[in-house]
Amino acid sequence: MADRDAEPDPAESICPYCGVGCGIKYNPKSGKATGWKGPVNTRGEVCPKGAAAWEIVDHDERLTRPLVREDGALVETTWAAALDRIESSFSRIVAESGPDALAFFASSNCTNEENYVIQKLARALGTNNVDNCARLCHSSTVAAMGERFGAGAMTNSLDDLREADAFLVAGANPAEQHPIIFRSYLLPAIRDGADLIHVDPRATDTTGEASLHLPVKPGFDIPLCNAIAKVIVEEGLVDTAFVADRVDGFEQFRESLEGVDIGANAELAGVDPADIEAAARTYAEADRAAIITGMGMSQHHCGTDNVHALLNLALLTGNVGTRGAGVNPLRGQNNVQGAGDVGALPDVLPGYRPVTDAEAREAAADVWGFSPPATPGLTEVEMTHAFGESIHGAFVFGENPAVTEPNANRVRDCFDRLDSLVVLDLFRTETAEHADVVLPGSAWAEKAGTVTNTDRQVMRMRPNADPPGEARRDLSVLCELGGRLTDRNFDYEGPEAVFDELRRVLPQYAGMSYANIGTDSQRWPFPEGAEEGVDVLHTETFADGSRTAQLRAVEHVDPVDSVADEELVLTTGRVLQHFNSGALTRRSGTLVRMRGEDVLQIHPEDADARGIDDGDTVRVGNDRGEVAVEADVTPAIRRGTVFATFHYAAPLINRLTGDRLDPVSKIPEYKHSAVRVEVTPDGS
Ligand SMILES: Nc1nc2c(c(=O)[nH]1)N[C@H]1C(S)=C(S)[C@@H](COP(=O)(O)OP(=O)(O)OC[C@H]3O[C@@H](n4cnc5c(=O)[nH]c(N)nc54)[C@H](O)[C@@H]3O)O[C@H]1N2
Ligand SMILES: Nc1nc2c(c(=O)[nH]1)N[C@H]1C(S)=C(S)[C@@H](COP(=O)(O)OP(=O)(O)OC[C@H]3O[C@@H](n4cnc5c(=O)[nH]c(N)nc54)[C@H](O)[C@@H]3O)O[C@H]1N2
Ligand code: SF4
Ligand SMILES: [Mo]
Repeated sequence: MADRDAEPDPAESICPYCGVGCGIKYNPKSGKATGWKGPVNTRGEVCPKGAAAWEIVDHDERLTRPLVREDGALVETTWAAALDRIESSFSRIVAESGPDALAFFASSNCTNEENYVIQKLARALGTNNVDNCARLCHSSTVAAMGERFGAGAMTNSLDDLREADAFLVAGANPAEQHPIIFRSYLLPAIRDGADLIHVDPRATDTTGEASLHLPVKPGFDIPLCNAIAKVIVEEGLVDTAFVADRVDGFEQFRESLEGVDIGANAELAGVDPADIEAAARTYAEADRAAIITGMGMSQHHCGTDNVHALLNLALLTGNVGTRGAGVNPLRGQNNVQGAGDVGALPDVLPGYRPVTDAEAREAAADVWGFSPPATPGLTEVEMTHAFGESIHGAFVFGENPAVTEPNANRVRDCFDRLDSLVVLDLFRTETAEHADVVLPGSAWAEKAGTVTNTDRQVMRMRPNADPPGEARRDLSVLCELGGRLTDRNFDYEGPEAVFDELRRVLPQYAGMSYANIGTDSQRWPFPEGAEEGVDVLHTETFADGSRTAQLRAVEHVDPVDSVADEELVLTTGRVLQHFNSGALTRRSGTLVRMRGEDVLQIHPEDADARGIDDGDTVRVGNDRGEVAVEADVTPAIRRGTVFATFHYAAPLINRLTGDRLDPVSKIPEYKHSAVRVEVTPDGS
């Protein structure tokens, strides 16, 4: 296959971190990266992570040769020996236990072409056990929005969000997690007078720009949303024309609100009823109001219901289907949107067509030459839990589940039960420590292909460096494995050839062209023959073709962990400088480990009651595990709640999180765990 694009350097590429999708380029001469004027960062602006992305390219801890386990230790070997070992162990597992004894973890940090090939490889082997960590972020949002609106993606483009008069930001912290969106799209609107209502148990940088902060108790967003809905209905703030035209089930929904007591719900949610009323008025009275929703809503055992409760607000007030008004999940990694679009999910084929749909399987078979299996596979956390039981071999591509999956002590035991674990990564991660084969892959500056950002823009990455040592491009590794493990054709000339094939099975991308994307972007849906993609969704009909969407009564469900008197509620999340498992950002010299990152935020009264001083080392524990972490005593967090990031392998915060899954989307409960917090005997 073609080894690299013939582009002059420095070649325009896309940031390997978050779903904003800023243009950055790597200059091999200086070894540095800079922003270019991309489709999203139109002035070339980047955040600290984008600016530091060069450090991981030429990092001295990069994997440069394949490793295999011999007598308990990982030792260097040749590609031929490593690939032989995978071929023999995976073939043996399939022969003995069938293809569903294998699990494939795809990568939302990697390209559409790479994810398309890995899902095709799993399906060619005969299993739908392929998932990516979209499962862990917005699977609940996608489930709720898919059911109600017919599509799980952002309803707006970033550009038209600038026209909003009000933002309802629920369980998200875009100032730190989507900094360029915040700075370049939300802030200008706020400076022009748009209100920002922030629903978050903590005050963050986002709250700094808010006109109203509702410090909700983790796990109690449904009572809060229902109370807002009640105010909207009681005060006559419903958009009756929109409801008559585009909404079903209003009467039933109104009746369901009769049982809602605003005062009681406010108390349950831990917020002031006057603030609920103010939030309802600001949101409903704005000409154009946009919801921004994140992990605080999605990552609960009731994550799908949380989002349903939020969607009711948009439907009641007519805030969907126009510029500046809609519902916008800000997506996680640079290609988490695309990894799902191209079918790296266990229940759907490319284009979100269910594996259970015979017509969809036939359409795929026409292009692939084989029919994908008809039974949905397992999701990410379900696959891990099945290790040693129904699953004996796993392939982990560009993910670090040993750090990022919930209930990490259990995850460690699960990994130890596998017969064969293959990891394709840039670094020897915590997950790689469980592997029997570790393959050295390619970083952002070394690969070509497309990625799809949070507002559905498909953009191109371009290589401007060669992988270090014997490391290989991820796409060529996946294609080689496809050829070895199956009797299907995985012989592509390069990413463009893969893109051309995926357009044939992915209706939303059908009209795009790899060449025409150029240094611009093409947005899905982009039907065959269209001149351009669609920016605002659901304008005339919802994406499922229906003119109307349904209002739905949602009941509060109690958190899984009950919280004893002396216990606190741990919620988890992110900080600006670090990214997910920290595999990349912990290795960066400029995104240095700073106080304020691997700390436990605790309210002064909760700290006092436990004799904890700022800076003390505290033990945080529950039945699942224990970690030691430094206390950051701050009123930014609500009383009764503590917060920590999960960016470190030590302290490994996911030892404390529970693994109960949302019944619909199978997203884990990362945002509510009961914990005991005690100062260590010497406080250090
Ligand atoms: N700097 C940085 N940026 C990132 C990432 C990163 O690791 N670092 N990761 C990327 C990825 S993969 C993702 S998915 C996105 C996630 O982006 P966000 O959704 O913004 O991520 P989180 O910080 O996990 O959660 C957001 C907020 O939810 C709040 N919260 C906690 N519990 C609750 C609750 O019960 N209700 C409500 N309403 N709020 C609650 C937290 O206090 C937190 O401020 O960020 C992406 N961008
Ligand atoms: N407690 C708690 N836990 C959480 C969350 C939370 O809010 N709280 N959030 C969850 C969410 S939303 C997510 S998305 C997950 C993220 O979970 P993961 O996806 O497991 O985390 P990452 O650190 O993004 O892992 C990416 C891995 O891919 C590697 N990599 C990066 N780029 C490339 C590449 O181009 N090629 C190859 N071969 N490898 C590459 C990196 O070295 C790293 O090991 O964490 C989840 N875990
Ligand atoms: S906002 Fe996201 S995409 Fe843009 S530079 Fe920062 S991490 Fe990269
Ligand atoms: Mo995520």
